[in-house]
Amino acid sequence: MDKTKLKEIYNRIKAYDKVIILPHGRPDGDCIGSAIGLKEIIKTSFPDKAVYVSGEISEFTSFIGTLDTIEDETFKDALVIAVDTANKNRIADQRYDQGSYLIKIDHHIPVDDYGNMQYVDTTRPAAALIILDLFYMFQDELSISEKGIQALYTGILTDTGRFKYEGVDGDTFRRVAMLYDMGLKPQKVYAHIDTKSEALVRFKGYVLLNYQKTANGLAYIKITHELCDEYDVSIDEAASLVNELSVFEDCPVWALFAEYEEKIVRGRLRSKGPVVNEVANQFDGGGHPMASGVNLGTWDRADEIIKALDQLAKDYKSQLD
Ligand SMILES: [Mn+2]
Repeated sequence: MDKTKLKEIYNRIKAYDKVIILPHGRPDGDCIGSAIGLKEIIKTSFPDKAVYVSGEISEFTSFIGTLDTIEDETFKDALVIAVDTANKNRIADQRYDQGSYLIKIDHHIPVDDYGNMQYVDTTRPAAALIILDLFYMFQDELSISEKGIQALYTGILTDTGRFKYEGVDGDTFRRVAMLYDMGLKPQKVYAHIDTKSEALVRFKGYVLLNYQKTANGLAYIKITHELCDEYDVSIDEAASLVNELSVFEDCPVWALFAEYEEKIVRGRLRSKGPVVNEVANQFDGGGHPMASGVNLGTWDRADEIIKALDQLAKDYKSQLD
């Protein structure tokens, strides 16, 4: 936690009448959760300020809060804050540079050093925790609504795999304790993230019957467009099932490959030991040591990364022996 920089962010927010918060494209619980959470903190604490969240909507994140549609001129004289986004191309609203000052708040390993100011804390397992660090530091001056509390909790919960992933520490729970003290209703969040459509449940059945395992300990599944059509699930819903493959004792690495629009193949890589983001970097991707994403383009390229991940699992196992 960098107190000097958090104070600078706080002062910037105080100084501007208008704040625009930008999550990344293909939104997840953390980018929308931190954006809505920050919006609710600013709105509740400074009712005279105009605050917007602009980005992409998705079915999964819609329960967290709605986004705002803003005109180009709204960016004039605005403070713009991009959350949870390592590279500027990934910011969903590409007008990020149209404001008067741009702050990047993120917890990923930096890809681009964009913005007039960057607050990057890779020790935090969710961007929502950085928003809570800011709230914690200025708690005497700030307030937050119930919606904001639920949003930040959703961000933390989804990005930590419910407190299971690396990076979760005492501070994670201290910040979450603060949310409970302020009236968090966790059941309301679980009611949304624990349910799946029947179509997706059936598709989960497909995944569990059709995954593959390599000799050295990679479990993976390939998902085509046609398959999603057949099961009536979206690609994003299908890709959300990656952690169904986390359960094998002999597979420290698992991956899900899916064909997005225009047959572009992307992969989600997960691990419980071997560092996967170094492999991800070689395949036009990146992320965290135990959870990364890659842009592969073609199925041939997917076969290449399957080989690389199999080798990674092999090297890891030989280190353990
Ligand atoms: Mn995140």
